[in-house]
Amino acid sequence: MSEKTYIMIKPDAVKNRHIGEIINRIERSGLTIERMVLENVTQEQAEGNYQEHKGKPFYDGLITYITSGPVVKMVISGEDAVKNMRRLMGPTNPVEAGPGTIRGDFGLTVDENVIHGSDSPESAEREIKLFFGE
Ligand code: FUP
Repeated sequence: MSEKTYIMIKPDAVKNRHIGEIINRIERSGLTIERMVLENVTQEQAEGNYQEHKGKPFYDGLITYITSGPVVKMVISGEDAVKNMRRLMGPTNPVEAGPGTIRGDFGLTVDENVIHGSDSPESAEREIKLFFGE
């Protein structure tokens, strides 16, 4: 079933000039870029997106990192877009992400793991509202 997901190329990948290669992989898979913008994450968006991690030891670093420089915010659509994007991204920790996955190929550590993708259609709807408005 066609659905939407929220994808964000994180500050480390933007700094390292990997935007083009990552977008290329998304398009090559057959998924569609619906919306895309290069800009910073606001403090409010960072706290909203990561509220489930509040209080964890890595939370403060996570907020500092995600607001540290421009990101690419995207709405991606297509068949099983949530699961297909997570397949292209690989596991959260690049150490566990195989070669050929975005995190496996462009990242080394869990705290700077290249890309974010919604984990369910419900999260996608919430995150698209948070990052793009209505
Ligand atoms: P994901 O859904 O793959 O983005 O993973 P999580 O929601 O579990 O984690 C969100 C972000 O928290 C990750 F992208 C990176 C960060 N994180 C850490 O920095 N350290 C950890 O131990 C776990 C997550």
